[in-house]
Amino acid sequence: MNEEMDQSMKIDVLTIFPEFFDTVFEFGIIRRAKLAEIVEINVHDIREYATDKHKMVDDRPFGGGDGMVLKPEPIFAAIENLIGTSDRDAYPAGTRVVLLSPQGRPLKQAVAREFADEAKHIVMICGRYEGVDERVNATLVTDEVSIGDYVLSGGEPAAIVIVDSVIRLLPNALGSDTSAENDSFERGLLDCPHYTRPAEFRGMAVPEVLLNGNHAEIDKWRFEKALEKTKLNRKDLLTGENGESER
Ligand code: 6GU
Repeated sequence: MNEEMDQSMKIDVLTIFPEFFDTVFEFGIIRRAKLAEIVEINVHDIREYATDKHKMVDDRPFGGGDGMVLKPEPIFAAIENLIGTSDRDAYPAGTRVVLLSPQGRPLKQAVAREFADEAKHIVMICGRYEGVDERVNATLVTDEVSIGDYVLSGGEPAAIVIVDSVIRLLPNALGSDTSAENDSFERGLLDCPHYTRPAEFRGMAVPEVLLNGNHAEIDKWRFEKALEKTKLNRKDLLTGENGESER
């Protein structure tokens, strides 16, 4: 295939819990995108790159403190195997090495869009809550990303979140009946409410405007409801405070 034409993406996930991912990528849009060869996802056990006889992947932190820190050697070996180099400046164009960590820049729709538009090969390193040796961050990582201001035990759920948010933005990942353009955040507003049959359920009626076939009126109603919901739950999206309006 012509290099220029190939819009497919390769995603490698590095984790100490590979079984975590056994079925998560086997449903819905992600499954369809894999079957259509829009994306290829491979999960790798960091332990398989451990060099010592005990297959150690973590160790105690220098300076003392709680918890264990992921060792650099297996992660460097994995990156060299998957990318061909551990020199960040020598990565092929379109290569992103993403470290999932609470210290990362916040994941926003704009970040997912950037990965979908620019990346050909994404390697996700799932950190543990206690940490990853900083030399991984200093020399291998192109993007340190957090999925929000709360603590997860590890980066695995965050990797799933990023994979999902990026894949749905790849060309042809969504069916022709769906579009990412109307998604929440793509236009800086939350989504409007949706209804389906029956038109009346347990005494609750669907708003009349949705039944009358006047699409100009329906669009206006949907915009007003989206604005209302955004004012209620995410005022920050409208005022631009905390950088949350980024999209
Ligand atoms: Cl990416 N990792 C961990 N361990 N905790 C998080 C996170 C990531 N994003 C938010 N909390």
